Amino acid sequence: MGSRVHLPLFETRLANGLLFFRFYAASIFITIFFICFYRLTCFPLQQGKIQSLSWFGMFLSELWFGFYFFTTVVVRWNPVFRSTFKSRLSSRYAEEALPGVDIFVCTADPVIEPPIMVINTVLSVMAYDYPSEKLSVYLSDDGCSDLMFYALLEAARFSRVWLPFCRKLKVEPRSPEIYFRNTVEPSDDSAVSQRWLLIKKSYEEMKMRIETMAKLDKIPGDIRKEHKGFREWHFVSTRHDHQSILQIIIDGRDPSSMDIEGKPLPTLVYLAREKRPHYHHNFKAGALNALIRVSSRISNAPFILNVDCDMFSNNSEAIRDALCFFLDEEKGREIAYVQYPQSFDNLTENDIYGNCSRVRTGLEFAGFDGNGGPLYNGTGCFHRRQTLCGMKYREDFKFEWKPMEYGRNTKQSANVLEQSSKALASCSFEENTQWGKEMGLKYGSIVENILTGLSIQCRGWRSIYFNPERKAFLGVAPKTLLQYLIQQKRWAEGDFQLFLSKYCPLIYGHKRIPLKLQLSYCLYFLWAVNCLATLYYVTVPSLCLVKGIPLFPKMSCLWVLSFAYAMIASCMQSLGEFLCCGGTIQGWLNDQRTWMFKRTTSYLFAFSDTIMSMFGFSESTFVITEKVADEEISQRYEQEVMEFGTPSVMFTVLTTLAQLNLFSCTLGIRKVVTDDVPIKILDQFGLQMILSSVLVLLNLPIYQGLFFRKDTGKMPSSVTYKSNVYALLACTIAMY
Ligand SMILES: *[C@@H]1O[C@H](CO)[C@@H](O)[C@H](O)[C@H]1NC(C)=O
Ligand SMILES: CC(=O)N[C@H]1CO[C@H](CO)[C@@H](O)[C@@H]1O
Repeated sequence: MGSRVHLPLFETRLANGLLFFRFYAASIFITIFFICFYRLTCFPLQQGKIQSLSWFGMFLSELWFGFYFFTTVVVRWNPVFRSTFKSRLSSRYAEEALPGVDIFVCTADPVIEPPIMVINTVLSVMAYDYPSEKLSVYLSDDGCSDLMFYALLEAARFSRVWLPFCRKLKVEPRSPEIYFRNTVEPSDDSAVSQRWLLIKKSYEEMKMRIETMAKLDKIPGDIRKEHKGFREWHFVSTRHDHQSILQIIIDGRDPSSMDIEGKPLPTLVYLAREKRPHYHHNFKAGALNALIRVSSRISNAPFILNVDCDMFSNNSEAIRDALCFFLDEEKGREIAYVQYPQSFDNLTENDIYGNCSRVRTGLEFAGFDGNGGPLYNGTGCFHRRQTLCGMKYREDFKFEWKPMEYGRNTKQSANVLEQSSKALASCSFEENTQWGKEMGLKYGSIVENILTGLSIQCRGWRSIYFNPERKAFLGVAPKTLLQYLIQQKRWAEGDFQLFLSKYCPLIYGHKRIPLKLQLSYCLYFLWAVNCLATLYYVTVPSLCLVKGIPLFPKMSCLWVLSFAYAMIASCMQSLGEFLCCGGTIQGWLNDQRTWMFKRTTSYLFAFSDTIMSMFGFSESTFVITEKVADEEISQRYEQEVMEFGTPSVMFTVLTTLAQLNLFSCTLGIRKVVTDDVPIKILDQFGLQMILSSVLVLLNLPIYQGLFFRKDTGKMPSSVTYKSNVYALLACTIAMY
């Protein structure tokens, strides 16, 4: 197996310009110190209660921003970037010697996640450039839908032509939908083109059949007869109350399951775990744990890839990349998981909602990696089976695998295997076991993935962040503002709940993971808390401008420099980072806008819901909308027009803030214009006026949605009325 002295299979590069960044960070800290000093020494004690209180609030907000800036610096202290040597991997290991990989795809609802999208993901991962007999793909269907099962049967049949086609033409990406959408039809008459057209046609026919079934909403009897699996649905009362359904659709060990060229196919398994009303099913974590157990009986591969059902593989070599980390002789043994970034297909050029979080995926995760390892994102992640099952890291850990373990040790037929593995997916299986606690994904959090990643790191393992130029997985990004804000709220809430629980990284991670990693986790775990200081900063200075209370130093006073420096430098920093991560200037503006939007809404509701639920009150609920958007919405998304449309309390908050700032900004300008000595007003309120004009600028799409748009995506009138009332009320109170 290759040479004695092993060349590394991957390489780590440090970031450029670290010294510059550290100087910059130091300069900001000094500025923050000056600002605090100013706030304390110039405290307006004699000026009445309101002014003192507002001033004190400013001071607290700035302290918070200072602290939060500190966590961003910790994350950026030492980012590392990884690259792999796949050719060394293939020269070291013959194809037969490579380890098996189990791939888990999770879906939960056939309406929100249409079967055709799900099977495109399944087909893209079945077609990995990797020995098929070592691949097993598992679909966990928490929606327990016979439609999804039918679609998977169709996918299995189509894979018999699709896989050879991919091999032959080196198709990329290997999701048929995306491939055929992005590739122009060949126009010549050659045999290859003929085949191309034939396969496209057969894909489209399959798609048509699946979509017809979806419209019918039931599977006709003659199709039901074609597979024994459909009989299981006779016993399903609802999707929340049914037995486990386990069907091995393609048995990779069976010599008769071949593609049309006589090559083996990957194993393909359908699982709907048992659900009963009086058992808690623990959402996706529960589904993944059932898959871990079931797969251990069927294929038991040492590595597990988990992807969401809307995330297709965009690079057929991603498995080999991941193995370069795990199989590296020197450093591989301490790696528990390799996380790929969550990237999106269908982003518009300027990414109106800042969906792709460029700086997070391009820089912050690399920073985590440098500090001990990225968090586990819940999708696009390769795990070592042992660590996912609770193994602790030991100095003498040595990874060994038997290349053909599976297939040799199970002589059972697929039927017997199905029967004997079913029990592993039953509701009661986990009772009195460590599943959900020490084994598998941890239960009890909305962001079970992050908690699981943290606990793996606390058991002594490290993780790797791998962000190749060509993205390995592409998902579907939210297409409306509300979807985006709700998603952010969920994450912020889950993270903040963890921060307040016994899993707070500063406590749980104490002495288990490096301090810098604990602090890095705080960057995300404290997202929600940002709402307080941000809300304060976008309301109080504007209201005080209305009332005529200065909150910043005079423009002619030297203290103003520290504020100006802090604001301009941090803007430059974020712009610089954004451009370095491949963004555009307009994209940066959009990113700043949604940054503010989510801080004043998503984080606000995340924060208040977390606190409320601690005291036993129920949470505010937001309806989660579908991943497929209607024609008009898609069109506006592609034209980068912000989508409001549905009434939501989130929009009421946003609109109220926007109106408030518009009002105070105009009032400020009027004051300057009508005053006898405009210079005096400018001097005293300069910074406040700049702040509220910047806010007005950021809110421009909201004014558009309020006043100028006629389409269905404009701000709903109920939101407009409410926010008008609130904004006027606030201003009136401020004035008198
Ligand atoms: C996805 O893969 C294709 C090649 O198949 C590549 O051209 C494209 O850049 C990839 N997308 C991303 C976002 O990396
Ligand atoms: C799923 C989805 O929204 N797909 C769209 C992606 O973008 C292309 C072209 O911009 C559209 O044709 C797809 O419908």
